[in-house]
Amino acid sequence: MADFGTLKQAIIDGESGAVALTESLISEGIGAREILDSALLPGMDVVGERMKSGEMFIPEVLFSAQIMQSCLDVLKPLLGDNDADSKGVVVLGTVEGDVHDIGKDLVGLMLSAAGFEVVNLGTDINPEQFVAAVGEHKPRVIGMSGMLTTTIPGMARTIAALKDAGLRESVQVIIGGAPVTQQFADEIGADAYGGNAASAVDKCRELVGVTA
Ligand code: B1M
Repeated sequence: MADFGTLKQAIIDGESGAVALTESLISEGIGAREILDSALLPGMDVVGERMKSGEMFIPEVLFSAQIMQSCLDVLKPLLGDNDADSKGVVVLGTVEGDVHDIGKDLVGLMLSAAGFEVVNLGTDINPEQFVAAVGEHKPRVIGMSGMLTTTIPGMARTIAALKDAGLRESVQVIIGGAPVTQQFADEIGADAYGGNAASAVDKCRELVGVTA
């Protein structure tokens, strides 16, 4: 039987052995999505709870986050449906003042696996940078990620900047991240909200009018 508990604990403890455990589960024939949902994401949830309660401090959280990224790198080629036909460009970034990138990168890699061409701008992206990227890459969708209640107002500022630049009608906007809700998306005039990476892919497909 697959040992998800040991991998989950390795994520919580920030142990580099998590990468070998991930590879070992793959060699046992366990699917990438199952490894993600049953071990990696639950591990990061515990890290978040402990960070909140003061049981874990930033350096420890960073260890866990880095190990999580390394495990995601292993899973990357195996996630999604690897559809070869491009469904168009998605420009993706974490909003200004925010350095959280694990969720954004997971959304990005699942969009890539689903056939979108992803331009990942990185973190701490201000409205002007998003607008410049829309001008440069002509995406069908712009995706903004935000993990802090203090930084997600940057999503509204970016939408306003797109309007000011005359680009709002040329691109669909999807937003996501832990503090983001459908209600917030409606309030700021985003076209879609993704609650997790899988739902972000579904929403992007809807936004560009493809069903699979
Ligand atoms: Co930060 N952090 N952090 N942190 N951190 C949170 C977000 C927090 C909830 C922890 C807590 O208190 N419980 C809290 C935010 C509270 C709030 O504002 N509501 C918090 C805080 C306060 C902070 C600092 C301010 C701490 C400090 O310095 N005092 C600081 C801020 C730094 C900054 O950005 N300016 C900070 C720093 C950090 C680290 C650098 C240590 C590290 C980030 C490392 C990195 O990303 N490279 C970190 C981490 C790791 C976390 C937690 C523990 C984990 C986040 C994560 O990666 N989750 C987090 C607690 C938590 O969320 N449980 C926390 C796993 C990831 C797969 O999930 O990112 O939610 P998530 O992404 C999901 C969905 O949200 C969605 O799909 C993803 C996959 O399913 N999604 C989208 C995300 N983006 C999307 C975009 C879409 C659609 C869906 O469309 C475009």
